[in-house]
Amino acid sequence: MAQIDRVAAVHDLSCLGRCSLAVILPVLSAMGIQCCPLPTAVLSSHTGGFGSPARTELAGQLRGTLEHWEGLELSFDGVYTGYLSSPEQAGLAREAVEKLKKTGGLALVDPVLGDGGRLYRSVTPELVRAMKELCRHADVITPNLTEAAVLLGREMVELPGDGQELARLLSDGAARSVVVTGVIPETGRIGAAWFDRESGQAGIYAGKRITGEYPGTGDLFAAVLTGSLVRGDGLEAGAVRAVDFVRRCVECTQTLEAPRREGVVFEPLLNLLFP
Ligand code: PXL
Repeated sequence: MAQIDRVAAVHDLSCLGRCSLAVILPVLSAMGIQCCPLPTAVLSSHTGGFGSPARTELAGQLRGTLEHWEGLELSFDGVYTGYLSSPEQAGLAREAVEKLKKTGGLALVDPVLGDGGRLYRSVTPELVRAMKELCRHADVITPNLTEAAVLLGREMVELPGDGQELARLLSDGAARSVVVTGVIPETGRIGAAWFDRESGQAGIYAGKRITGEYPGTGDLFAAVLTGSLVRGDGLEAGAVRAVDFVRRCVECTQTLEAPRREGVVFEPLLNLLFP
């Protein structure tokens, strides 16, 4: 029997609203990958629409888990990091990459900082700095346009081109691959632009744009991309797959008229990800 690939996922667990680990675990499982979560925090919901969630920070637990797993000499095909609550957690996410990623494995950093032109509530200038540092240890980063602007220290209106030039710029001289999400190459279409450090090529792929913004789509996108890359797909194939899957989920959500703040409905579509 083929070996099961394994990914360590450093994200929060938001218990309502379909984002972070609540999305990443089922997506990676559906793709035939074992996902070992390293929760950074537990929240009763995400922070974008349910008022003030109950919240427990887990930096101590994260540190303890890293020590435990290091002692077990575990290694992972991928380390995937996302929402982090503090610079301390960003440092621990970097340690997770250094200690857990096997040689030749994937470090995918989703620099979760904001969306729609605004930073998330808990994001401070210190966390932005720590996230930039974490990105230096990534093989692939997946910012949306808001995060791309923050990482480059620019206003969103100052971002270049249709996304491909932006992705190349964010690669820091081809030190890492980049997939920029939420790129709108023309009216009525939305997708992703990438720069692949392996090939030196940039590209873009977009599908029909369905109006309406939903929380957690960045997590859904990056989870599908992580799964694809760990299973051996190239960056372009992974990005195309993630764009198409997110679009299908948004269509399904609108058909079911599901509440926006609860994120996109993905459960009936997980079979599309089966290996
Ligand atoms: O999907 C990004 C995300 C992750 N985790 C938490 C969030 C958000 C976005 O709002 O609030 C807790």
